[in-house]
Amino acid sequence: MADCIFCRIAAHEAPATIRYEDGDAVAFDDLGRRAPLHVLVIPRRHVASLAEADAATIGAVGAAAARVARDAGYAERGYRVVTNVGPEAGQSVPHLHFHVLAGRQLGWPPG
Ligand code: DGP
Repeated sequence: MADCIFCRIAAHEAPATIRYEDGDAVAFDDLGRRAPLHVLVIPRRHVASLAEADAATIGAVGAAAARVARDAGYAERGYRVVTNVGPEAGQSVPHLHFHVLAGRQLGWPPG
């Protein structure tokens, strides 16, 4: 989608610090970092949110999220993967993204 910032990042048309990419998923640092590691993992193909994603897309994004956390050294310490769906959850970019957060003690439940 031409006017989607995450589509533009996936296409390397907008700047981002990309940590991992494959044919299905792209992982890049979140601009508003909330933890020492804060990466967004998205599908290349535009999907508005988890609510509209098929199982293959969710699998590709989930596997990429685990890989990013492992490659950053957080497999043992632990990390959180979260996706916001819709306005009440605070979704601000309507392109499916998994937040991968690690590197500090993460509170529960999230705010
Ligand atoms: P959410 O609120 O769950 O929709 O998270 C959207 C996240 O996307 C938020 O943490 C900030 C981040 N973000 C928004 N625009 C950009 C951008 O242009 N580049 C990067 N790297 N992150 C962005």
